Amino acid sequence: MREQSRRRKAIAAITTTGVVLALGMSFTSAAGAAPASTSAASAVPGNLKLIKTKTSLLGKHYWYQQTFKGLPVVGGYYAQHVDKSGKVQITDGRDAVPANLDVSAKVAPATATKSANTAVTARAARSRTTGGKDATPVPAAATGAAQLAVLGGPNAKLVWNVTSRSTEGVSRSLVDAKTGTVVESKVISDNIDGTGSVFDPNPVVTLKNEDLTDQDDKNQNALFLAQKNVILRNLDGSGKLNGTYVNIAEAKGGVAVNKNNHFVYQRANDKFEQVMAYYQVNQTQEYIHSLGFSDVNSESQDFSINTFEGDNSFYDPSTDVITMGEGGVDDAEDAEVIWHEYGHAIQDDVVPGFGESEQAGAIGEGFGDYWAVQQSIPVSKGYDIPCVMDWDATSYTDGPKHCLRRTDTGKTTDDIDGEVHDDGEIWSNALWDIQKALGRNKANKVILQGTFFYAPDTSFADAARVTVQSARLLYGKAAAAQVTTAFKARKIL
Ligand SMILES: [Ca+2]
Ligand SMILES: [Ca+2]
Ligand SMILES: [Ca+2]
Ligand SMILES: [Ca+2]
Ligand SMILES: [Zn+2]
Repeated sequence: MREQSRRRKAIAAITTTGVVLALGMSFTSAAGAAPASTSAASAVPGNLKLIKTKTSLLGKHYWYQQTFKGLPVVGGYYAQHVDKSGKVQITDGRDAVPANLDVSAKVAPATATKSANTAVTARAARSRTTGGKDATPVPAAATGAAQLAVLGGPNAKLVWNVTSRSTEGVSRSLVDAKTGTVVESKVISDNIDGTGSVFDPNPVVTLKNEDLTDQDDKNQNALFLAQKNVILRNLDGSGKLNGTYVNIAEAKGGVAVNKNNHFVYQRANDKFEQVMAYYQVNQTQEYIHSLGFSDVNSESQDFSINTFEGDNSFYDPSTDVITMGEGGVDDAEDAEVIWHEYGHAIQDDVVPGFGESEQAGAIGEGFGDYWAVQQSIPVSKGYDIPCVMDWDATSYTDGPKHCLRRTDTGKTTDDIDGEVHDDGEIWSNALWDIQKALGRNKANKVILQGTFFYAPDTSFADAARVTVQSARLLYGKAAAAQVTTAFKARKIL
Protein backbone atom coordinates (compact mmCIF):
# COMPACT_ATOMS: atom_id res chain seq x y z
CA MET A 1 0.00 0.00 0.00
CA ARG A 2 1.09 3.50 -0.65
CA GLU A 3 1.65 5.72 2.34
CA GLN A 4 0.89 9.36 2.30
CA SER A 5 3.86 10.23 4.54
CA ARG A 6 6.54 9.37 2.01
CA ARG A 7 5.34 12.01 -0.41
CA ARG A 8 7.36 15.17 -0.40
CA LYS A 9 4.95 18.01 0.16
CA ALA A 10 6.44 21.44 0.26
CA ILE A 11 4.75 24.78 0.27
CA ALA A 12 7.00 27.70 -0.53
CA ALA A 13 6.45 31.22 -1.66
CA ILE A 14 8.64 32.35 -4.46
CA THR A 15 8.82 35.49 -6.49
CA THR A 16 8.11 35.51 -10.18
CA THR A 17 11.84 35.33 -10.70
CA GLY A 18 11.90 32.01 -8.94
CA VAL A 19 13.69 32.97 -5.73
CA VAL A 20 12.38 31.14 -2.72
CA LEU A 21 11.33 33.64 -0.07
CA ALA A 22 9.78 32.02 2.97
CA LEU A 23 7.66 29.02 3.85
CA GLY A 24 4.09 29.88 4.73
CA MET A 25 4.31 33.43 3.48
CA SER A 26 0.93 35.05 3.58
CA PHE A 27 -0.94 34.83 0.33
CA THR A 28 -2.73 38.07 1.08
CA SER A 29 0.29 40.16 2.00
CA ALA A 30 0.30 41.89 -1.35
CA ALA A 31 -3.35 42.95 -1.15
CA GLY A 32 -3.75 46.45 -2.50
CA ALA A 33 -0.67 46.29 -4.66
CA ALA A 34 -1.10 47.07 -8.33
CA PRO A 35 -2.26 43.88 -10.11
CA ALA A 36 0.37 42.33 -12.29
CA SER A 37 -0.36 40.21 -15.29
CA THR A 38 -1.66 36.79 -14.24
CA SER A 39 -2.37 35.54 -17.70
CA ALA A 40 0.15 32.76 -17.41
CA ALA A 41 1.86 30.73 -14.73
CA SER A 42 5.51 31.43 -14.17
CA ALA A 43 8.20 28.92 -15.06
CA VAL A 44 7.69 25.44 -13.65
CA PRO A 45 10.03 22.44 -13.34
CA GLY A 46 10.09 19.88 -16.15
CA ASN A 47 7.82 16.84 -16.52
CA LEU A 48 4.64 18.69 -15.56
CA LYS A 49 1.47 18.90 -17.58
CA LEU A 50 -0.99 21.74 -16.94
CA ILE A 51 -4.37 20.10 -16.28
CA LYS A 52 -6.50 22.87 -14.78
CA THR A 53 -6.52 26.62 -14.22
CA LYS A 54 -8.83 28.00 -11.51
CA THR A 55 -9.69 31.62 -10.68
CA SER A 56 -10.37 32.67 -7.08
CA LEU A 57 -10.90 36.03 -5.32
CA LEU A 58 -7.18 36.39 -4.77
CA GLY A 59 -5.72 35.21 -8.04
CA LYS A 60 -5.15 32.21 -10.25
CA HIS A 61 -4.31 28.61 -9.44
CA TYR A 62 -2.47 26.41 -11.92
CA TRP A 63 -2.64 22.68 -11.34
CA TYR A 64 -0.15 20.30 -12.94
CA GLN A 65 0.00 16.53 -13.28
CA GLN A 66 3.48 15.15 -12.65
CA THR A 67 4.68 13.02 -15.57
CA PHE A 68 7.53 10.61 -16.22
CA LYS A 69 8.56 9.85 -19.79
CA GLY A 70 5.15 11.15 -20.80
CA LEU A 71 3.19 8.91 -18.41
CA PRO A 72 1.20 10.33 -15.47
CA VAL A 73 2.71 9.75 -12.03
CA VAL A 74 -0.17 8.51 -9.85
CA GLY A 75 -1.02 11.13 -7.22
CA GLY A 76 1.93 13.34 -8.23
CA TYR A 77 0.85 16.97 -8.39
CA TYR A 78 2.26 20.49 -8.47
CA ALA A 79 0.38 23.78 -8.16
CA GLN A 80 1.22 27.44 -8.59
CA HIS A 81 -0.96 30.00 -6.84
CA VAL A 82 -0.39 33.40 -8.43
CA ASP A 83 -1.85 36.40 -6.63
CA LYS A 84 -2.86 39.65 -8.30
CA SER A 85 0.54 41.23 -7.75
CA GLY A 86 2.18 38.29 -9.50
CA LYS A 87 3.51 36.75 -6.32
CA VAL A 88 3.67 32.96 -6.58
CA GLN A 89 3.11 30.28 -3.98
CA ILE A 90 3.88 26.65 -4.74
CA THR A 91 2.31 23.43 -3.54
CA ASP A 92 4.64 20.61 -4.53
CA GLY A 93 3.25 17.06 -4.28
CA ARG A 94 5.65 15.38 -6.70
CA ASP A 95 6.94 11.90 -5.99
CA ALA A 96 10.50 10.80 -6.72
CA VAL A 97 10.90 8.50 -9.72
CA PRO A 98 14.29 6.90 -10.56
CA ALA A 99 15.52 8.19 -13.93
CA ASN A 100 16.21 4.64 -15.13
CA LEU A 101 12.69 3.28 -14.49
CA ASP A 102 11.73 1.10 -17.44
CA VAL A 103 8.34 2.10 -18.88
CA SER A 104 7.66 -0.85 -21.16
CA ALA A 105 4.75 -2.97 -19.90
CA LYS A 106 5.05 -6.78 -19.72
CA VAL A 107 1.42 -7.37 -18.69
CA ALA A 108 -1.31 -6.78 -21.27
CA PRO A 109 -3.97 -4.17 -20.38
CA ALA A 110 -6.79 -6.74 -20.65
CA THR A 111 -4.99 -9.01 -18.15
CA ALA A 112 -4.48 -6.11 -15.75
CA THR A 113 -8.13 -5.12 -16.06
CA LYS A 114 -9.22 -8.65 -15.26
CA SER A 115 -7.01 -8.82 -12.14
CA ALA A 116 -8.27 -5.43 -10.98
CA ASN A 117 -11.91 -6.35 -11.46
CA THR A 118 -11.40 -9.64 -9.60
CA ALA A 119 -9.93 -7.75 -6.64
CA VAL A 120 -12.77 -5.20 -6.70
CA THR A 121 -15.46 -7.89 -6.88
CA ALA A 122 -13.91 -9.82 -3.99
CA ARG A 123 -13.76 -6.72 -1.83
CA ALA A 124 -17.34 -5.76 -2.70
CA ALA A 125 -18.47 -9.26 -1.66
CA ARG A 126 -16.60 -9.02 1.65
CA SER A 127 -18.01 -5.59 2.40
CA ARG A 128 -21.57 -6.86 2.49
CA THR A 129 -22.96 -6.11 5.89
CA THR A 130 -22.87 -9.60 7.35
CA GLY A 131 -21.15 -12.87 6.60
CA GLY A 132 -22.62 -16.16 5.50
CA LYS A 133 -24.00 -14.80 2.25
CA ASP A 134 -21.44 -16.35 -0.06
CA ALA A 135 -24.07 -18.13 -2.12
CA THR A 136 -25.57 -14.81 -3.19
CA PRO A 137 -23.96 -13.61 -6.40
CA VAL A 138 -22.47 -10.13 -6.20
CA PRO A 139 -22.49 -8.34 -9.55
CA ALA A 140 -18.99 -8.49 -10.99
CA ALA A 141 -17.12 -5.26 -11.44
CA ALA A 142 -17.61 -3.88 -14.92
CA THR A 143 -14.67 -3.82 -17.30
CA GLY A 144 -12.73 -0.65 -16.66
CA ALA A 145 -10.34 1.40 -18.77
CA ALA A 146 -6.67 0.55 -18.16
CA GLN A 147 -4.12 3.34 -18.49
CA LEU A 148 -0.38 3.03 -18.15
CA ALA A 149 1.02 5.14 -15.31
CA VAL A 150 3.97 5.42 -12.97
CA LEU A 151 3.85 4.95 -9.22
CA GLY A 152 6.55 7.08 -7.60
CA GLY A 153 8.34 6.81 -4.26
CA PRO A 154 10.80 4.23 -2.85
CA ASN A 155 9.05 1.34 -4.61
CA ALA A 156 8.55 3.16 -7.88
CA LYS A 157 7.05 1.00 -10.59
CA LEU A 158 5.17 0.98 -13.83
CA VAL A 159 1.44 0.26 -13.26
CA TRP A 160 -1.82 -0.11 -15.11
CA ASN A 161 -4.35 2.28 -13.58
CA VAL A 162 -7.77 0.57 -13.85
CA THR A 163 -11.10 2.21 -13.05
CA SER A 164 -13.99 -0.17 -12.41
CA ARG A 165 -17.51 -0.13 -11.02
CA SER A 166 -19.04 -2.48 -8.47
CA THR A 167 -21.70 -2.45 -5.77
CA GLU A 168 -19.31 -0.28 -3.74
CA GLY A 169 -19.21 2.42 -6.41
CA VAL A 170 -16.21 3.42 -8.51
CA SER A 171 -12.83 1.88 -7.65
CA ARG A 172 -9.29 2.64 -8.78
CA SER A 173 -6.84 -0.24 -8.87
CA LEU A 174 -3.13 -0.12 -9.66
CA VAL A 175 -1.73 -3.29 -11.22
CA ASP A 176 2.03 -3.83 -11.50
CA ALA A 177 2.66 -3.74 -15.26
CA LYS A 178 5.71 -6.04 -14.90
CA THR A 179 4.31 -8.73 -12.60
CA GLY A 180 0.52 -8.40 -12.82
CA THR A 181 0.15 -8.04 -9.02
CA VAL A 182 -2.60 -5.72 -7.78
CA VAL A 183 -0.61 -3.08 -5.86
CA GLU A 184 -3.54 -1.04 -4.59
CA SER A 185 -7.33 -0.99 -4.97
CA LYS A 186 -9.65 1.50 -3.37
CA VAL A 187 -13.10 3.03 -3.73
CA ILE A 188 -12.77 6.57 -5.06
CA SER A 189 -16.46 7.52 -5.34
CA ASP A 190 -18.64 8.93 -2.59
CA ASN A 191 -22.34 8.35 -2.31
CA ILE A 192 -23.93 11.55 -3.44
CA ASP A 193 -27.36 13.10 -3.78
CA GLY A 194 -29.07 13.79 -7.07
CA THR A 195 -32.40 15.34 -7.97
CA GLY A 196 -35.42 13.80 -9.63
CA SER A 197 -39.17 14.06 -10.13
CA VAL A 198 -41.58 11.23 -9.28
CA PHE A 199 -45.13 10.15 -8.52
CA ASP A 200 -45.44 9.24 -4.84
CA PRO A 201 -47.04 6.75 -4.67
CA ASN A 202 -49.13 7.36 -7.82
CA PRO A 203 -51.36 10.09 -9.39
CA VAL A 204 -54.69 8.49 -8.40
CA VAL A 205 -53.78 8.60 -4.72
CA THR A 206 -51.98 11.95 -4.81
CA LEU A 207 -54.84 13.71 -6.63
CA LYS A 208 -57.58 11.54 -5.08
CA ASN A 209 -58.91 11.19 -8.62
CA GLU A 210 -60.22 7.86 -9.94
CA ASP A 211 -60.97 9.35 -13.39
CA LEU A 212 -57.37 9.71 -14.55
CA THR A 213 -56.43 7.66 -17.61
CA ASP A 214 -53.17 6.70 -19.30
CA GLN A 215 -53.91 8.23 -22.76
CA ASP A 216 -51.05 6.28 -24.24
CA ASP A 217 -48.37 7.73 -21.98
CA LYS A 218 -49.09 11.37 -22.99
CA ASN A 219 -48.06 14.23 -20.75
CA GLN A 220 -51.19 15.68 -19.10
CA ASN A 221 -51.57 18.72 -16.88
CA ALA A 222 -53.19 16.70 -14.10
CA LEU A 223 -50.38 14.17 -14.12
CA PHE A 224 -47.77 16.91 -14.07
CA LEU A 225 -49.43 18.24 -10.91
CA ALA A 226 -49.02 14.80 -9.34
CA GLN A 227 -45.22 14.91 -9.83
CA LYS A 228 -43.03 15.98 -6.97
CA ASN A 229 -39.38 16.92 -6.89
CA VAL A 230 -37.24 14.71 -4.69
CA ILE A 231 -33.65 14.11 -3.62
CA LEU A 232 -32.16 10.91 -5.02
CA ARG A 233 -29.92 9.64 -2.23
CA ASN A 234 -27.10 7.07 -2.23
CA LEU A 235 -26.13 7.54 -5.89
CA ASP A 236 -22.60 6.41 -6.71
CA GLY A 237 -21.73 9.62 -8.54
CA SER A 238 -21.25 7.95 -11.89
CA GLY A 239 -23.95 10.14 -13.47
CA LYS A 240 -26.21 7.11 -13.82
CA LEU A 241 -29.07 5.88 -11.65
CA ASN A 242 -26.81 3.46 -9.84
CA GLY A 243 -26.38 3.46 -6.10
CA THR A 244 -26.16 1.53 -2.87
CA TYR A 245 -29.61 -0.07 -3.16
CA VAL A 246 -30.68 0.29 -6.80
CA ASN A 247 -29.05 -0.11 -10.19
CA ILE A 248 -30.97 0.79 -13.33
CA ALA A 249 -29.07 -1.77 -15.36
CA GLU A 250 -31.10 -1.77 -18.54
CA ALA A 251 -33.88 0.38 -20.00
CA LYS A 252 -35.82 0.92 -23.18
CA GLY A 253 -34.18 3.86 -24.94
CA GLY A 254 -31.02 3.52 -22.83
CA VAL A 255 -30.27 4.25 -19.19
CA ALA A 256 -30.53 7.85 -17.99
CA VAL A 257 -27.19 9.66 -17.77
CA ASN A 258 -26.57 13.11 -16.32
CA LYS A 259 -23.19 14.18 -15.05
CA ASN A 260 -24.79 16.53 -12.50
CA ASN A 261 -27.09 13.73 -11.29
CA HIS A 262 -30.13 15.77 -12.30
CA PHE A 263 -32.92 13.42 -13.42
CA VAL A 264 -36.09 15.46 -13.91
CA TYR A 265 -38.46 14.18 -16.62
CA GLN A 266 -42.20 14.10 -17.31
CA ARG A 267 -44.05 10.81 -17.54
CA ALA A 268 -44.06 10.62 -21.36
CA ASN A 269 -40.27 10.33 -21.22
CA ASP A 270 -39.33 6.68 -20.61
CA LYS A 271 -36.57 7.86 -18.28
CA PHE A 272 -39.26 8.97 -15.80
CA GLU A 273 -39.87 5.32 -14.93
CA GLN A 274 -36.15 4.80 -14.28
CA VAL A 275 -36.22 7.62 -11.73
CA MET A 276 -39.34 6.11 -10.13
CA ALA A 277 -37.65 2.74 -9.62
CA TYR A 278 -34.49 4.33 -8.26
CA TYR A 279 -36.25 6.66 -5.84
CA GLN A 280 -38.94 4.29 -4.57
CA VAL A 281 -36.60 1.36 -3.94
CA ASN A 282 -34.07 3.59 -2.22
CA GLN A 283 -36.92 4.89 -0.02
CA THR A 284 -38.10 1.45 1.01
CA GLN A 285 -34.55 0.17 1.61
CA GLU A 286 -33.73 3.20 3.78
CA TYR A 287 -36.93 2.43 5.68
CA ILE A 288 -35.88 -1.21 6.15
CA HIS A 289 -32.53 -0.02 7.52
CA SER A 290 -34.35 2.40 9.87
CA LEU A 291 -36.13 -0.64 11.35
CA GLY A 292 -32.72 -2.10 12.20
CA PHE A 293 -32.38 -4.63 9.37
CA SER A 294 -29.04 -4.33 7.58
CA ASP A 295 -29.29 -7.50 5.53
CA VAL A 296 -32.66 -7.57 3.78
CA ASN A 297 -31.73 -7.40 0.06
CA SER A 298 -29.25 -4.72 1.14
CA GLU A 299 -27.54 -4.54 -2.23
CA SER A 300 -27.77 -2.63 -5.47
CA GLN A 301 -30.85 -4.36 -6.89
CA ASP A 302 -30.78 -4.55 -10.68
CA PHE A 303 -33.77 -3.23 -12.64
CA SER A 304 -34.71 -3.47 -16.30
CA ILE A 305 -37.20 -0.69 -17.12
CA ASN A 306 -39.90 -0.64 -19.84
CA THR A 307 -38.27 -3.62 -21.52
CA PHE A 308 -41.33 -5.87 -21.40
CA GLU A 309 -44.19 -4.96 -23.72
CA GLY A 310 -46.92 -6.79 -21.83
CA ASP A 311 -48.83 -5.31 -18.90
CA ASN A 312 -46.82 -7.17 -16.32
CA SER A 313 -43.68 -6.89 -14.26
CA PHE A 314 -41.67 -9.65 -12.69
CA TYR A 315 -38.77 -10.59 -10.47
CA ASP A 316 -36.47 -13.22 -11.96
CA PRO A 317 -34.71 -15.14 -9.16
CA SER A 318 -32.30 -16.80 -11.62
CA THR A 319 -30.73 -13.44 -12.49
CA ASP A 320 -31.85 -11.33 -9.50
CA VAL A 321 -33.32 -8.72 -11.86
CA ILE A 322 -36.68 -6.93 -11.63
CA THR A 323 -38.21 -6.20 -15.04
CA MET A 324 -40.88 -3.48 -15.23
CA GLY A 325 -43.37 -3.76 -18.11
CA GLU A 326 -44.85 -0.95 -20.16
CA GLY A 327 -48.32 -2.31 -20.98
CA GLY A 328 -51.21 0.05 -20.17
CA VAL A 329 -49.93 2.58 -17.65
CA ASP A 330 -46.17 2.03 -17.58
CA ASP A 331 -45.85 -0.22 -14.53
CA ALA A 332 -43.06 1.84 -12.95
CA GLU A 333 -45.32 4.93 -12.95
CA ASP A 334 -47.05 3.31 -9.97
CA ALA A 335 -44.74 2.93 -6.98
CA GLU A 336 -46.95 0.13 -5.69
CA VAL A 337 -45.99 -2.06 -8.66
CA ILE A 338 -42.30 -1.37 -7.96
CA TRP A 339 -42.71 -2.16 -4.25
CA HIS A 340 -44.68 -5.34 -5.00
CA GLU A 341 -41.88 -6.66 -7.23
CA TYR A 342 -39.29 -5.55 -4.71
CA GLY A 343 -41.18 -7.67 -2.16
CA HIS A 344 -40.32 -10.75 -4.24
CA ALA A 345 -36.65 -9.66 -4.32
CA ILE A 346 -36.71 -9.26 -0.53
CA GLN A 347 -38.07 -12.76 0.04
CA ASP A 348 -35.70 -14.35 -2.46
CA ASP A 349 -32.78 -12.63 -0.73
CA VAL A 350 -33.80 -13.68 2.78
CA VAL A 351 -34.99 -17.23 1.92
CA PRO A 352 -33.00 -18.83 -0.92
CA GLY A 353 -35.35 -20.46 -3.41
CA PHE A 354 -38.48 -19.09 -1.72
CA GLY A 355 -41.86 -19.91 -3.29
CA GLU A 356 -41.60 -23.66 -3.85
CA SER A 357 -45.20 -24.45 -2.89
CA GLU A 358 -48.56 -22.94 -3.81
CA GLN A 359 -48.99 -21.42 -0.36
CA ALA A 360 -45.41 -20.10 -0.38
CA GLY A 361 -46.17 -18.56 -3.77
CA ALA A 362 -49.32 -16.99 -2.33
CA ILE A 363 -47.31 -15.65 0.60
CA GLY A 364 -44.96 -14.11 -1.99
CA GLU A 365 -47.83 -12.32 -3.74
CA GLY A 366 -49.55 -11.35 -0.50
CA PHE A 367 -46.34 -10.01 1.01
CA GLY A 368 -45.63 -7.98 -2.17
CA ASP A 369 -49.09 -6.42 -2.02
CA TYR A 370 -48.75 -5.74 1.69
CA TRP A 371 -45.28 -4.27 1.27
CA ALA A 372 -46.65 -1.94 -1.43
CA VAL A 373 -49.55 -0.62 0.63
CA GLN A 374 -47.60 -0.26 3.87
CA GLN A 375 -44.90 1.69 1.99
CA SER A 376 -47.72 3.91 0.65
CA ILE A 377 -48.98 4.83 4.11
CA PRO A 378 -46.67 7.84 4.74
CA VAL A 379 -47.37 9.36 1.30
CA SER A 380 -51.09 8.64 0.82
CA LYS A 381 -52.82 10.93 3.35
CA GLY A 382 -55.04 8.00 4.26
CA TYR A 383 -56.53 7.64 0.76
CA ASP A 384 -57.87 4.06 0.53
CA ILE A 385 -54.59 2.49 1.62
CA PRO A 386 -55.62 -1.20 1.15
CA CYS A 387 -56.16 -0.63 -2.61
CA VAL A 388 -53.19 -2.12 -4.47
CA MET A 389 -51.79 -0.37 -7.59
CA ASP A 390 -54.50 2.32 -7.89
CA TRP A 391 -52.93 3.96 -10.98
CA ASP A 392 -51.70 0.96 -12.93
CA ALA A 393 -55.14 -0.64 -12.42
CA THR A 394 -56.91 2.18 -14.32
CA SER A 395 -55.84 0.34 -17.52
CA TYR A 396 -57.69 -2.88 -16.72
CA THR A 397 -60.41 -2.22 -14.13
CA ASP A 398 -63.77 -0.57 -14.81
CA GLY A 399 -64.03 1.48 -11.66
CA PRO A 400 -65.33 3.52 -10.07
CA LYS A 401 -62.48 2.21 -7.84
CA HIS A 402 -59.30 0.94 -9.49
CA CYS A 403 -57.43 -1.70 -7.52
CA LEU A 404 -55.60 -4.72 -8.91
CA ARG A 405 -56.14 -6.38 -5.54
CA ARG A 406 -56.87 -5.34 -1.97
CA THR A 407 -55.43 -6.20 1.43
CA ASP A 408 -58.83 -6.05 3.17
CA THR A 409 -61.01 -8.50 1.19
CA GLY A 410 -61.98 -10.53 4.24
CA LYS A 411 -60.96 -13.75 2.47
CA THR A 412 -60.07 -16.78 4.59
CA THR A 413 -58.51 -20.15 3.82
CA ASP A 414 -62.06 -21.26 2.91
CA ASP A 415 -61.55 -19.16 -0.25
CA ILE A 416 -58.33 -20.87 -1.43
CA ASP A 417 -58.59 -21.45 -5.20
CA GLY A 418 -55.02 -22.48 -5.99
CA GLU A 419 -54.06 -19.29 -7.84
CA VAL A 420 -51.20 -17.55 -6.02
CA HIS A 421 -52.39 -13.95 -6.56
CA ASP A 422 -55.95 -14.76 -5.44
CA ASP A 423 -54.76 -16.70 -2.44
CA GLY A 424 -52.23 -13.98 -1.69
CA GLU A 425 -55.17 -11.81 -0.62
CA ILE A 426 -55.69 -14.14 2.34
CA TRP A 427 -52.11 -13.62 3.48
CA SER A 428 -51.98 -9.88 2.77
CA ASN A 429 -55.16 -9.37 4.78
CA ALA A 430 -53.52 -11.06 7.77
CA LEU A 431 -50.45 -8.83 7.46
CA TRP A 432 -52.69 -5.78 7.08
CA ASP A 433 -54.51 -6.65 10.30
CA ILE A 434 -51.16 -7.11 12.11
CA GLN A 435 -50.22 -3.63 10.90
CA LYS A 436 -53.47 -2.23 12.28
CA ALA A 437 -52.97 -3.99 15.62
CA LEU A 438 -49.26 -3.29 16.24
CA GLY A 439 -48.69 -0.15 14.20
CA ARG A 440 -46.64 0.07 11.03
CA ASN A 441 -43.07 -0.13 12.31
CA LYS A 442 -43.60 -2.85 14.91
CA ALA A 443 -45.64 -4.92 12.44
CA ASN A 444 -43.00 -4.62 9.74
CA LYS A 445 -40.24 -5.65 12.16
CA VAL A 446 -42.26 -8.71 13.17
CA ILE A 447 -43.13 -9.62 9.56
CA LEU A 448 -39.58 -9.20 8.20
CA GLN A 449 -38.10 -11.02 11.20
CA GLY A 450 -40.55 -13.88 10.68
CA THR A 451 -39.50 -14.16 7.03
CA PHE A 452 -35.98 -15.21 8.09
CA PHE A 453 -37.51 -18.43 9.49
CA TYR A 454 -39.64 -19.35 6.43
CA ALA A 455 -38.93 -22.60 4.60
CA PRO A 456 -38.80 -22.23 0.78
CA ASP A 457 -41.93 -24.43 0.55
CA THR A 458 -43.64 -23.15 3.68
CA SER A 459 -47.38 -23.39 4.33
CA PHE A 460 -49.57 -20.50 5.51
CA ALA A 461 -49.73 -22.08 8.97
CA ASP A 462 -45.97 -22.60 9.34
CA ALA A 463 -45.19 -19.07 8.16
CA ALA A 464 -47.84 -17.73 10.56
CA ARG A 465 -46.30 -19.66 13.48
CA VAL A 466 -42.80 -18.21 12.95
CA THR A 467 -44.33 -14.75 12.63
CA VAL A 468 -46.11 -15.18 15.96
CA GLN A 469 -42.86 -16.44 17.48
CA SER A 470 -41.00 -13.37 16.17
CA ALA A 471 -43.65 -11.11 17.72
CA ARG A 472 -43.24 -12.85 21.06
CA LEU A 473 -39.44 -12.64 21.00
CA LEU A 474 -39.40 -8.99 19.86
CA TYR A 475 -42.39 -7.57 21.76
CA GLY A 476 -43.72 -10.16 24.22
CA LYS A 477 -46.83 -12.22 24.78
CA ALA A 478 -49.43 -9.50 24.21
CA ALA A 479 -48.08 -8.68 20.76
CA ALA A 480 -47.87 -12.38 19.92
CA ALA A 481 -51.54 -12.75 20.89
CA GLN A 482 -52.50 -9.88 18.56
CA VAL A 483 -50.61 -11.51 15.69
CA THR A 484 -52.28 -14.85 16.45
CA THR A 485 -55.68 -13.17 16.34
CA ALA A 486 -54.93 -11.74 12.89
CA PHE A 487 -54.00 -15.18 11.51
CA LYS A 488 -57.01 -16.83 13.18
CA ALA A 489 -59.32 -14.33 11.49
CA ARG A 490 -58.07 -15.67 8.14
CA LYS A 491 -58.43 -19.28 9.40
CA ILE A 492 -54.68 -19.70 8.90
CA LEU A 493 -54.11 -20.74 12.53
CA1 LIG B 1 -44.37 6.84 -18.74
CA1 LIG C 1 -31.51 -8.92 -4.91
CA1 LIG D 1 -49.22 -1.37 -16.61
CA1 LIG E 1 -52.65 2.10 -2.98
ZN1 LIG F 1 -45.97 -10.76 -7.70
